[in-house]
Amino acid sequence: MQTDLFGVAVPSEPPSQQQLAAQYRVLLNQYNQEYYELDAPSVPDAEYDRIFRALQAIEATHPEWQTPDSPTLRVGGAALAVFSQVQHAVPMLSLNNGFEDTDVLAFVKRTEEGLQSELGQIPPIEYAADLKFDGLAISLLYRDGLLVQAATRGDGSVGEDVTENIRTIRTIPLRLRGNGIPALLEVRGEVLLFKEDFIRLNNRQRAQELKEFANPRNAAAGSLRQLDPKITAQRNLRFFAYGVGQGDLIPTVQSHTALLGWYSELGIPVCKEQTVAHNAAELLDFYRAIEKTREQLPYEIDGVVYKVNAFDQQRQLGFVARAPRFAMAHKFPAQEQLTTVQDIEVQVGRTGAITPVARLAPVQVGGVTVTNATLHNEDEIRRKDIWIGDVVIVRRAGDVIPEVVASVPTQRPVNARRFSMPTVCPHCGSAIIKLEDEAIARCSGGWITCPAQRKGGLWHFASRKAMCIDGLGEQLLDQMVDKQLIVTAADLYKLGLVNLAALDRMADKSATNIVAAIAASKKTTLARFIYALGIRHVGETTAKDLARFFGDIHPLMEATEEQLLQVDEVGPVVAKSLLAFFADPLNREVVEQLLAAGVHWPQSEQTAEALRFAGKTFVLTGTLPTLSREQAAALIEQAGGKVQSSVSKKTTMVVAGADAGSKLLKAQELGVNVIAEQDLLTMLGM
Ligand code: 5U1
Repeated sequence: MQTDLFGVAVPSEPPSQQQLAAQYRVLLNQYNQEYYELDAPSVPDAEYDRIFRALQAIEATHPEWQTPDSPTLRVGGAALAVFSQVQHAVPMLSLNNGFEDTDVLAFVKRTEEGLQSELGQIPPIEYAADLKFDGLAISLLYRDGLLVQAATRGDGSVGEDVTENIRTIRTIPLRLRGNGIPALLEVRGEVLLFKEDFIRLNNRQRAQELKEFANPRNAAAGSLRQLDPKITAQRNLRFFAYGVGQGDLIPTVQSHTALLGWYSELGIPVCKEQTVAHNAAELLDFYRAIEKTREQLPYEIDGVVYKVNAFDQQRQLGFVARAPRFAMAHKFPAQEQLTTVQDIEVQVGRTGAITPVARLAPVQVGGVTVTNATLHNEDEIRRKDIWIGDVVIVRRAGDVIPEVVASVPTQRPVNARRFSMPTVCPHCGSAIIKLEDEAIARCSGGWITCPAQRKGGLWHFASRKAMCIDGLGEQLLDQMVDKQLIVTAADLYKLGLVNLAALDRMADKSATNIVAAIAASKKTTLARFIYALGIRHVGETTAKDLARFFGDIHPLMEATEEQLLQVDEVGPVVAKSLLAFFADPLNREVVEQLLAAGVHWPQSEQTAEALRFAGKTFVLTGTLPTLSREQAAALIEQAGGKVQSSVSKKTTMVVAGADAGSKLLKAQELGVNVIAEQDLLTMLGM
């Protein structure tokens, strides 16, 4: 409040509409920064929307007040008829690619040779290493700090003017911030779509019966090369800067890392996953560390980029053809390849779910030979228009089962044929049924009739996260079922050396080991036991919550729907599934037989409140010195804590070990407590 000459408060004038508009713009830019850069929004989305609409309303009555950096420009203006062309003042180059360690050694050797003095002396060389984003290269031109033009790479010399579309990307500043804003600056980098936004976009495409995008890169490209910027505005594209075209850099920016640091100060997004290295071994360390954590990144990358850090050394090295000599992309093995669908067969899971599987002409994807890929369900086959005989794009990411991303209908052979779902189960001949509201078809046989369901259920029972019976693999279990040694999980505990010896390729020692592993599995936890039963919709987390809530198996078996619904993670679908499972006398009989065989767990007298870590959430990252991830998670959960896979503001603590990557960075950014394994053990009194 203002004061008069005598220091008495004078009510200030309410702000004019024009002043209000200016205040709204400042607020919206602040909220944007909090949301996207700091990951710490101070207001709910609804408040952002309210102020946004208020600003829109003022600008609608006074279009002359709309500034060129107004956040309202981000919804996209009128659609274009065509994109106009933009001549790049400095060509947009591509990078030379390498795939092998030897390519990196050769790059370092070439660099050293290129920089050595006439006397043959090699100067100190620093390399900057960052990520190779799987997106679309873009140039952003700022004049006096204001975004005036954005263009695609095109052929490197001439690109397309996508300024209006780029303005809709909320992480790209419409006006640079801070001091020392250059008169001219051309920022180069990559536009990309985060994985979660890609999934959301494809869900929307599917709901609207529109064609889905094959991968986030295609989706980013399709979203940016839209004549209607309003469509781009809905896609939540992102941007990371990694280079500079024309412009005036400030004197302190003499290296790639200094450039990225300066960009950050100007409000231009840069990726934090970067390092400096001094030799090939350090570059390769970065490559391997990123390769390990790649799946956890929120966006797709297809490799890493190495650059000579100092600009004067970059200039000295210069260019060859259309790529700089001072940089290289070290690509990961491709995750997508073309192959043909030789056949489509169906697999029957432990719950009877029928999954069509494409039998593929063998193809190397990401360093592994792929011969099968899941097609999920019949609807998916229709949607992706996959025929037997088609050329398809197959994708393998991390450890997940390879999948067919899309077919290439233009290469469809004349003898290609459509897949139709069989009407009876190939394993037991029972009818295959599909409930109206389910995408999945199921074998109606049940585990008693259908050997495939039985095998699946037994395999799940013995698996690592369930009863963890070492050495009891899928093939061995299949044999046991086929030779009718076992029908239910309880039969496993009746097996002796004599029965096992009858199996193919079963040496005495292996049989002894398996009998010992089965016996050892009797000592378990209630959560593992519940999970091992293979009840539909009851995954590991739900099983843990059920165990914590009921404390023993019999109270769970007798629970009413009302009681079940009180458990975290249990909704009506899970509750119904549990009730149906325990209503079946055969299932109850198997549980009793397992208990009679000696399966047991520690009887817990601790209530949730008495537990040390009750209500606390932990994230594990990196390699811990003595504990495996599973062991650390088990200790935390025994103390009532929860283990989650990603870091958020709600995370209580991050337990970090060697080579911790993006999760550690995120924790540091969010101010989440980071502890070492020893701290965890101390807190647990160990
Ligand atoms: N991280 C990164 N990606 N990327 C792509 N840096 C980088 N540099 C590039 C390209 C095409 O070109 C430089 C010559 C600026």
